[in-house]
Amino acid sequence: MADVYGWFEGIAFPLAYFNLEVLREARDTFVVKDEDIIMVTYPKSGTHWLIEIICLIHSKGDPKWIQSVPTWQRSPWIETTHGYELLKDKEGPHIFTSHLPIQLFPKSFFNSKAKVIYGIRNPRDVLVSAYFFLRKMNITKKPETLQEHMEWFLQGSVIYGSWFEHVRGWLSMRDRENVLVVSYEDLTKDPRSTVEKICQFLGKKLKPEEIDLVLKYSSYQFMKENKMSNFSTIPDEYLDKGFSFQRKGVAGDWKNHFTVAQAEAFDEIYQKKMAGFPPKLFPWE
Ligand code: PPS
Repeated sequence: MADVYGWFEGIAFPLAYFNLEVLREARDTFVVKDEDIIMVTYPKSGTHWLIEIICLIHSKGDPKWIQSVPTWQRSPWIETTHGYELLKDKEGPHIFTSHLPIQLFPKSFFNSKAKVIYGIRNPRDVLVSAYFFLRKMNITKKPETLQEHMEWFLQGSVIYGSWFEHVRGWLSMRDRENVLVVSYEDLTKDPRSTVEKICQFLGKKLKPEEIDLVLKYSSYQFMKENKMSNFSTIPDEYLDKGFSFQRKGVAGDWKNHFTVAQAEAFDEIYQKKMAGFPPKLFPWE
């Protein structure tokens, strides 16, 4: 299994989608423009949902774009070999995506006015979502059990590294004018206000009926049926039968999967690793 991964700065990246030269080039030489819009998340935090919302805000609710171009082309992942190829010579402004921890992100961003939307989600739900995803994807070592995946997750021995370090790194940017933190939980609870908040951050004025369309076409059901947004465009060799990208789409599904002992063990580590954050920062607490 060792040859499935390449290691970059201590973090594992599956070689099916990444190469170390690209990771280095994306970090060191890619030029982020002031007008760029970037979705940054730890994997399984609602990335595709955010991309759909941003694309629909861009088109004022018109679904033509999201129904004709796959997610990974509309907003490529800068760190993947294919995504970087799409972005590197494109004039811009760019809309792009990244799961990179802050220390591996394109350095030029930090002196730019580009806007980052950082999406967060309850790490318990991230863990469960990733477990079911990795069980059906053929690009990484597959966890045998949820317990095994939980151990890897809590140690940070997973692709893109530790959730705790990712969130701590990116949240250190949360007071910047060009960074907006959006949670999966807020999107689930009050999608309209969250979409309005994103519009305001992006300086986009949409009419109420255009917001209605954004909400309609980015809904769970619509995305599940949209071939451009539901992983239908990913080659079969990477996916096992029965794969469904939009698996459940709810907040709190971890309660259906963690045992009491697992929940307690997770909490203990969570409390230690999250010490120092102000109260009420995370909607799941
Ligand atoms: S990835 O592969 O890391 O980019 O995955 P990511 O898109 O970050 O997260 C996948 C989870 O997001 C859920 N999802 C949605 N939830 C609600 N509404 C909409 N429209 C939506 N689209 C995707 C998806 O179902 C995954 O969560 P789980 O808990 O596995 O269902």
